[in-house]
Amino acid sequence: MKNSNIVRIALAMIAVSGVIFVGSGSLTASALFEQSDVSVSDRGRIVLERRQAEDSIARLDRVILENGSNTVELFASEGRAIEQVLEEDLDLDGEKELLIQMDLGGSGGFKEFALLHNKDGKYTQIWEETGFCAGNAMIADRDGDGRPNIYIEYANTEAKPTREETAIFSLENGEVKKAE
Ligand SMILES: [Ca+2]
Ligand SMILES: [Ca+2]
Repeated sequence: MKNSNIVRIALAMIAVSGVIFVGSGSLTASALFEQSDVSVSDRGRIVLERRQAEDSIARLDRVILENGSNTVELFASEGRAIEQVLEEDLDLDGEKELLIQMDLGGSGGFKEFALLHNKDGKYTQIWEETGFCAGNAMIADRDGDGRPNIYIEYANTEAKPTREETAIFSLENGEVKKAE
């Protein structure tokens, strides 16, 4: 696309929505910009930010921690669309982890999941799992042992006919383990 076209589209978007981004000294039109709170605590506000440039199909979503004028990026989706962020203390150490559910785009309906472990307020990605068709995550303690588990309900398309299945995970000693 020629620069003049980009400027024209940017100006049109400003006229229509009033939503603009100012970054690196240039204007970029945005097709999507939404922020929603995941949680608010004394550490700050965890926010899911969804965004997409007008001229791109890739989503540039992220999870940020805002505290006053300080913003820390906890996770960037790198093209994937973040569908939901679940916050729960999975290893019972008093700090809540973040489970991020993403749509990979495309026609397969595949989902990807990432877990950010929280240690004294510092978030580290320790797990990523992909290939769940139509997958949807929940956190619950269905076995009643006092420790929350991750449940991913998905369609097993390798089974004929396709079967609904649930993958169960737990976080122990800083590692995500799949229940057999
Ligand atoms: Ca924890
Ligand atoms: Ca449990």
